[in-house]
Amino acid sequence: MIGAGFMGAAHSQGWRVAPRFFDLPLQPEMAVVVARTAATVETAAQKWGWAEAATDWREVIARDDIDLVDIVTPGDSHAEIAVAALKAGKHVLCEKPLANTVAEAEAMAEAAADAAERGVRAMVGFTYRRVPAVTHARNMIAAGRIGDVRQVRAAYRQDWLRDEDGPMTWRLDKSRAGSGALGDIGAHAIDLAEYVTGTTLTKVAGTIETIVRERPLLGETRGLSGTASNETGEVTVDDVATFTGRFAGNGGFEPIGTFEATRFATGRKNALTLEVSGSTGAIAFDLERLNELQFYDAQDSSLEQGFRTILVTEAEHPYLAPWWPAGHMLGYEHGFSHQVKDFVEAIAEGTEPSPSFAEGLHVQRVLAAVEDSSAEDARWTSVR
Ligand code: SOE
Repeated sequence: MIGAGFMGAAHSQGWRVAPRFFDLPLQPEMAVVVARTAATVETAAQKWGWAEAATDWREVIARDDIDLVDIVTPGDSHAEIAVAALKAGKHVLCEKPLANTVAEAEAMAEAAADAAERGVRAMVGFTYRRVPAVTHARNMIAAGRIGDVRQVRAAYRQDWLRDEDGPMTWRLDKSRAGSGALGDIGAHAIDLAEYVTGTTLTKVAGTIETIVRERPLLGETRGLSGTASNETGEVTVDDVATFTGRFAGNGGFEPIGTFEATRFATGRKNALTLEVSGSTGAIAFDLERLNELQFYDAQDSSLEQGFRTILVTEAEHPYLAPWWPAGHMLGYEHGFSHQVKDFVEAIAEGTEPSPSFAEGLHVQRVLAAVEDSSAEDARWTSVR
């Protein structure tokens, strides 16, 4: 695994726990964690259960005993590491968004397509697909439980930048993160909306905005933020992004979707929400209540109509069987185990994992189209 920040902790949990609950066809061995600073990476290895710590990813990728590379670094190094690893014949799991630019994502998708011909697999970490309630929502829509999809509302709202004295972190630096709320969390909303509805965004019209343009430089990292120093620096990414999109892939009709990604939604901590309105029903999901789905069936008697809560905690629900007895809920971290399970199974079966790098490239194109649209006063812009 390359990277040792917040995502490093989450992915380590996935690698450590998945083989203890799921019967995997291959047994992952947590061989090496890599990060730039020796002291940081030593601590990470000990804490998270990696056998070795290293500071040079190129040396690690060149090793014969490494079969898979998990990339959890900021976006500016995804392309270089992923392409090198795929060329070296290693399977690659890469955090979202796939890259910082469409050109990088194209190079990665091309490297993944070449590697696939040699049986080498690549997957992007849109982990929320693996929240059981999300997978269940997709299955219900695919089974026709809400009829034809007509409208989609997707939002990812956080508030950790609300305080204008909160310091700069790499997530606020375009050269490291590619974009701001748009790519960091809007990418999840895009992937989730398309995955759950089985449709694809073809054009968008959007506006992005940076609310606080200058912040204190970072002292010491703490969680997503940290302590502030006396100097200030320029925020070079968006704080808020909103856009409207058109979806194809839903018979003749092209549903409209509205999207919002923000780190300024005061009071909203990690609220990834999706509501899909169909011709005979509706489904709504909220990550802050991730064991539940709201389901409305317009075919119910008018005397009993209303959204009802489905508790997605039964053994029959996706991914649930190996965990706890019915009704015992899961949390944020379980998605990372489900991601490991699905990726390891695809490798063992020799099948294309999803979300593939091609799907990651598509999301990257949507992000770029939103930025282009915003630069032209929210003009409708094709995704290409
Ligand atoms: C910060 O906004 C963040 O950690 C994202 O980077 C993750 O992708 C998301 O899962 C939670 O929020």
